Amino acid sequence: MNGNATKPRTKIRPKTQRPRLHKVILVNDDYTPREFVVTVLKAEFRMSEDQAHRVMITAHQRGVCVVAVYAQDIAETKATRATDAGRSRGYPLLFTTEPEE
Ligand code: TYC
Repeated sequence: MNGNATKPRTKIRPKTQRPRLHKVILVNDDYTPREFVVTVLKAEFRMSEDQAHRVMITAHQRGVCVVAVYAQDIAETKATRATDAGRSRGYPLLFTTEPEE
Protein backbone atom coordinates (compact mmCIF):
# COMPACT_ATOMS: atom_id res chain seq x y z
CA MET A 1 0.00 0.00 0.00
CA ASN A 2 1.41 3.38 -0.90
CA GLY A 3 -1.48 5.55 0.29
CA ASN A 4 -2.56 6.35 -3.26
CA ALA A 5 -5.61 4.13 -3.28
CA THR A 6 -8.51 6.11 -4.62
CA LYS A 7 -11.79 6.18 -2.77
CA PRO A 8 -14.81 4.99 -4.62
CA ARG A 9 -16.39 8.18 -5.96
CA THR A 10 -20.05 8.87 -6.13
CA LYS A 11 -20.98 9.25 -9.78
CA ILE A 12 -22.76 12.48 -10.57
CA ARG A 13 -25.53 11.52 -12.90
CA PRO A 14 -27.50 14.66 -13.85
CA LYS A 15 -31.22 13.98 -14.12
CA THR A 16 -32.58 14.54 -17.59
CA GLN A 17 -34.87 17.55 -17.42
CA ARG A 18 -38.14 17.06 -19.22
CA PRO A 19 -39.52 20.24 -20.80
CA ARG A 20 -42.30 21.77 -18.76
CA LEU A 21 -45.87 21.14 -19.87
CA HIS A 22 -48.03 24.14 -20.70
CA LYS A 23 -51.64 24.72 -19.70
CA VAL A 24 -54.23 25.89 -22.21
CA ILE A 25 -56.58 28.29 -20.41
CA LEU A 26 -60.07 29.31 -21.53
CA VAL A 27 -60.93 32.94 -20.66
CA ASN A 28 -64.55 34.06 -20.14
CA ASP A 29 -66.11 36.95 -22.04
CA ASP A 30 -69.62 38.42 -22.22
CA TYR A 31 -70.26 37.89 -25.93
CA THR A 32 -69.31 34.45 -27.20
CA PRO A 33 -72.38 32.15 -27.15
CA ARG A 34 -72.06 29.25 -24.71
CA GLU A 35 -72.88 26.69 -27.37
CA PHE A 36 -70.13 28.03 -29.62
CA VAL A 37 -67.55 27.69 -26.81
CA VAL A 38 -68.66 24.08 -26.34
CA THR A 39 -68.35 23.41 -30.08
CA VAL A 40 -64.78 24.78 -30.17
CA LEU A 41 -63.75 22.78 -27.10
CA LYS A 42 -65.10 19.58 -28.67
CA ALA A 43 -63.44 20.21 -32.03
CA GLU A 44 -60.02 21.45 -30.92
CA PHE A 45 -59.54 19.54 -27.66
CA ARG A 46 -61.43 16.33 -28.49
CA MET A 47 -63.77 16.71 -25.54
CA SER A 48 -67.15 15.06 -25.10
CA GLU A 49 -70.24 17.30 -24.94
CA ASP A 50 -70.27 16.76 -21.18
CA GLN A 51 -66.61 17.65 -20.57
CA ALA A 52 -66.81 20.65 -22.87
CA HIS A 53 -69.94 21.93 -21.13
CA ARG A 54 -68.30 21.61 -17.70
CA VAL A 55 -65.18 23.50 -18.82
CA MET A 56 -67.29 26.25 -20.47
CA ILE A 57 -69.43 26.69 -17.32
CA THR A 58 -66.36 26.80 -15.07
CA ALA A 59 -64.81 29.58 -17.19
CA HIS A 60 -68.18 31.36 -17.30
CA GLN A 61 -68.52 31.29 -13.49
CA ARG A 62 -64.90 31.73 -12.37
CA GLY A 63 -63.40 33.75 -15.24
CA VAL A 64 -60.95 31.11 -16.44
CA CYS A 65 -60.64 27.33 -16.69
CA VAL A 66 -57.70 25.08 -17.50
CA VAL A 67 -58.65 23.11 -20.59
CA ALA A 68 -55.69 20.70 -20.89
CA VAL A 69 -51.88 20.45 -20.68
CA TYR A 70 -49.50 19.74 -23.57
CA ALA A 71 -45.91 20.29 -24.67
CA GLN A 72 -45.42 24.03 -25.28
CA ASP A 73 -45.68 24.02 -29.09
CA ILE A 74 -48.83 21.90 -29.08
CA ALA A 75 -50.45 24.05 -26.36
CA GLU A 76 -49.69 27.25 -28.30
CA THR A 77 -50.93 25.84 -31.61
CA LYS A 78 -54.21 24.63 -30.09
CA ALA A 79 -54.78 27.91 -28.21
CA THR A 80 -54.19 29.89 -31.41
CA ARG A 81 -56.46 27.68 -33.52
CA ALA A 82 -59.25 27.80 -30.93
CA THR A 83 -58.95 31.60 -30.55
CA ASP A 84 -58.98 32.00 -34.35
CA ALA A 85 -62.13 29.88 -34.59
CA GLY A 86 -63.89 32.51 -32.45
CA ARG A 87 -62.33 35.44 -34.27
CA SER A 88 -63.46 34.09 -37.66
CA ARG A 89 -67.04 34.32 -36.35
CA GLY A 90 -66.49 37.78 -34.84
CA TYR A 91 -66.31 36.58 -31.21
CA PRO A 92 -63.74 37.70 -28.63
CA LEU A 93 -63.23 34.10 -27.44
CA LEU A 94 -59.72 33.76 -25.98
CA PHE A 95 -57.48 30.82 -25.14
CA THR A 96 -54.09 31.52 -23.53
CA THR A 97 -51.18 29.30 -22.43
CA GLU A 98 -48.88 29.28 -19.43
CA PRO A 99 -46.19 26.90 -18.16
CA GLU A 100 -47.07 24.49 -15.37
CA GLU A 101 -45.11 25.01 -12.14
N1 TYC B 1 -70.01 34.17 -20.84
C1 TYC B 1 -70.51 33.75 -22.14
C2 TYC B 1 -72.00 33.98 -22.23
O1 TYC B 1 -72.64 34.15 -21.22
C3 TYC B 1 -70.21 32.27 -22.41
C4 TYC B 1 -68.75 31.98 -22.33
C5 TYC B 1 -68.28 31.00 -21.45
C6 TYC B 1 -67.85 32.68 -23.11
C7 TYC B 1 -66.92 30.73 -21.36
C8 TYC B 1 -66.47 32.44 -23.02
O2 TYC B 1 -64.71 31.20 -22.06
C9 TYC B 1 -66.03 31.45 -22.14
N2 TYC B 1 -72.55 33.96 -23.43
